[in-house]
Amino acid sequence: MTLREICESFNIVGKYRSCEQINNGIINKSYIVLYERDGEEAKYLVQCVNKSVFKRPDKIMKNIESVTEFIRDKMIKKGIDPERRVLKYAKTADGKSYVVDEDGNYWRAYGFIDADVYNEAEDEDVIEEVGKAFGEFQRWLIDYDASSLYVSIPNFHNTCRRYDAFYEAVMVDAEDRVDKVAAEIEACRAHETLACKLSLLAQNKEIPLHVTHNDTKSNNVIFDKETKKALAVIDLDTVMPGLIAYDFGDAARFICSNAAEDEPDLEKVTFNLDKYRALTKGFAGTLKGRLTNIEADTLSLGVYSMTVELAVRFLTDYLNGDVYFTTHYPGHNLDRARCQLTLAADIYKKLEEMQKIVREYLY
Ligand code: GN1
Ligand code: MG
Repeated sequence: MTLREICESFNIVGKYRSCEQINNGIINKSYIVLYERDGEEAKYLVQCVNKSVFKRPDKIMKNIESVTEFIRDKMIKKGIDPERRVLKYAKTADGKSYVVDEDGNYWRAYGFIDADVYNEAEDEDVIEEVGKAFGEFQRWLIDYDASSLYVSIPNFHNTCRRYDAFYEAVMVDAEDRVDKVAAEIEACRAHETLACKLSLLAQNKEIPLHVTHNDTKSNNVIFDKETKKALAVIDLDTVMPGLIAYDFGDAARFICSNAAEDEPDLEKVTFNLDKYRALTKGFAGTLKGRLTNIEADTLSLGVYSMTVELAVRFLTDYLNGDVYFTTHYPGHNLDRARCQLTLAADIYKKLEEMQKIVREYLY
């Protein structure tokens, strides 16, 4: 099937004009397709879903479809125009949100929203908006039955399971690397009890499951080019049942560090409380009064857990011979693990202060 034929399978009204491949992400292939409708341009983002990462794209599309429609309906009821606030997927004549080509690839299309994204966020107003966008995503979905969603990656944020995989990698020592990283292995062990607390609370059903985004990086929020306000959350492939603390924690881990995720100069790696305040103001401010006490009390713990968990995942991958994460040089995963361990140690020292900030905005 050509891209044009794929587009024609969706019920897009108007005349097909052109298409252009764009670079926005390393998982799925994306194209901007231009249509003409009533003398005006209409743009669509058409994507081919990566089938080696996502085994059941049909189920992922069902998740995305039902979550976005749930949000859209609520917005309409509240008199909010959903046009640029939530992704809208095109449908085929038989009502599906995907087309399967002759090679078994899954394609989808949604109305393109012309907007800005920030790969890194330094400006505190931007950080607050990122927090607000992910917080609002949670707020819209607070009464959505998360258990009805397909789990695209089982145990994704089950920190205890991540430790199991880590100990397995240490035991197997496939690349003879264990001796070299004895200090890092020990650091991971030292974090284990506290880092796993959140997963255990979830397992014992002491914290409610919600719909979580699971990739809460700043560049998954789109911004209005003029007002500089957040419009919507994108990249919904990993929408799954999870804890609100996972989304908040992963966002803070990524956005509030003073260094890149793989910074080799560990002196530079510290957790920035001003950025954290801005993120918390946006995120927690949006969810004020809507979380259970235990959820509220574990938000900063989520930041610590997500950081330790990623350190453990990077170190595991290093020990396994760099088979999961894409690396750009030998030892890249080790640098990433060291960086996240350094960040986690700093977060640990600041946990009390961080929870004080959460309380300020949540209660
Ligand atoms: C992976 O591919 P990307 O950058 O969206 C990983 C996340 C990690 C992140 C660390 C499905 O996300 O969990 O936080 O790398 N996603 C998956 O850079 O494993
Ligand atoms: Mg992603």
